[in-house]
Amino acid sequence: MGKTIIISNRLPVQLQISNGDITAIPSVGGLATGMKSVHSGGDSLWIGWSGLTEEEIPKELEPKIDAALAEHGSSKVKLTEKEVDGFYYGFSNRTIWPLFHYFLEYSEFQLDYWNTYKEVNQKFADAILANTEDGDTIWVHDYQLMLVPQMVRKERPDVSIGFFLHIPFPSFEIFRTLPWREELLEGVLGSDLIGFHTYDYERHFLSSVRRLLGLEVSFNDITMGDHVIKVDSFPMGIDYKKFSDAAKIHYNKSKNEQSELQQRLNTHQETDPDAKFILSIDRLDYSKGIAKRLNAFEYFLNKYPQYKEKVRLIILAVPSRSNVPQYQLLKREIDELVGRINGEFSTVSWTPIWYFYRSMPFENLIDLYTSSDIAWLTPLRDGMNLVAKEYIATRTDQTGVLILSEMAGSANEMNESLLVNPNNFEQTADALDEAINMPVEEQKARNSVLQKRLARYNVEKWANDFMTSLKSQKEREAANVSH
Ligand code: GDG
Repeated sequence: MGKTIIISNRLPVQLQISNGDITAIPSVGGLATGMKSVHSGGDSLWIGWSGLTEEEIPKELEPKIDAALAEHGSSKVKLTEKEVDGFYYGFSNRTIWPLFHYFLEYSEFQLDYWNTYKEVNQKFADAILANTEDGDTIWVHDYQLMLVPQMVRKERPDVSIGFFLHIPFPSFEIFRTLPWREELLEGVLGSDLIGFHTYDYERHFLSSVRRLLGLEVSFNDITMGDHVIKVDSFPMGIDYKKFSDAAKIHYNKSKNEQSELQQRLNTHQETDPDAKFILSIDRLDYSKGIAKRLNAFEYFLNKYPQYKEKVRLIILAVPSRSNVPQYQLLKREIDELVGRINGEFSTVSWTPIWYFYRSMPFENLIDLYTSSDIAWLTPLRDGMNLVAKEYIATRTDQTGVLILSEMAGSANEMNESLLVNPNNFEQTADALDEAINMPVEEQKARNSVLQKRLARYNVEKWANDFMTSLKSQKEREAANVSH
């Protein structure tokens, strides 16, 4: 058995440089947590970008940085500022991201972005190749690295390669507009196993492979010469225990142990026990539908004026990709909408929207989840949406209502929530009304089913299922070749 090499755009650690000292702090994100069972002990290596460009890393500190990363089983790919611009802010986030989220009008088809994407993918592939030994298993993550599997396969046909896409794979009619569509498909097809969050994304991918490359597709196997590639869906879960345990600790806190945010939330709930908190948490991204949600909230307040001074929408919009113009425009639009709606509806004792544009520490995230009567998560497109799952995991008394977009991958596994089309304001306003009035017994009945499912198919199970499936696919291929 060889080792496992995990590869993603960003490493699961954050580097901090101060006064010549380097600290590598493990990230707490979903992927880093989920891979714990795969990336632990001395038998795995995680390769990725450190988040600092070559220009930002003083030459003399490099050995220290490498040593700090090595302590976390990580190794960095060096990227210049120009490479980050073309590869990350360019092709990844101005071409693939909008296209795959059905924002065709935002997708930029620029040859220089594409060329940098290819060069940087080759850098990642080279970093893998330099560390690969016989019998190793390689797991490539996400849309920034779609060419890597083929680049590695070319040099090392023997190793096991898995690829997982964290965002949607769009329908053929959308995907076909990309000038480099065949190259991208061929890149991914260097894998033995290709995983998606949902069966729909898997079907879209297979349809593009069949129609653009003319390859033989049988059920979920693709045949390319004597290489058979398996395509399957693996809906990503969360670290359920981490969220439910944090919520339990939260409920047992005495007043002076509570955060300032929690104390503020409590004060409001004590002043008016009938008042409802509605929570919205996303990265500030056009795919998340925050602006549309604000418009729908305005529609709701007009349609159901009885809830004025009763409901409060808490919006946490986490800064993201602020170098990309679309994100700057969206930020302005949201600022204006919040200002306009608050200006229109506020009274001396009530502000309808509390808006936070920042990232919050985990503890505050738990404060928000546990204090909100309703989570309102209505992306226009979302590969999965883990926030929806996290909200349910923190509802340890099983109260709370989740209003979720049909366009989120997680909707497939969360039928017991109130599913809405985010473009339908009438339906959304009615769902808010239903959520506000939902009897506690019904909330509990829905959430207990959801919680059981989420606790069972957690992120560790997701990672293990993917690795097991990759192993058996490799064995299947080996058996076929020897016959
Ligand atoms: C991509 C796909 C897919 C959020 N705000 C704060 C904070 N968060 C954490 C949440 C959650 C994560 O960030 C967000 O995950 P999502 O799944 O909701 O969304 P993306 O970031 O767009 O992720 C998505 C995912 O990949 C996995 O495959 O589900 O569809 O787009 O874990 O808790 N964490 C802290 N402070 C915050 O302010 N600490």
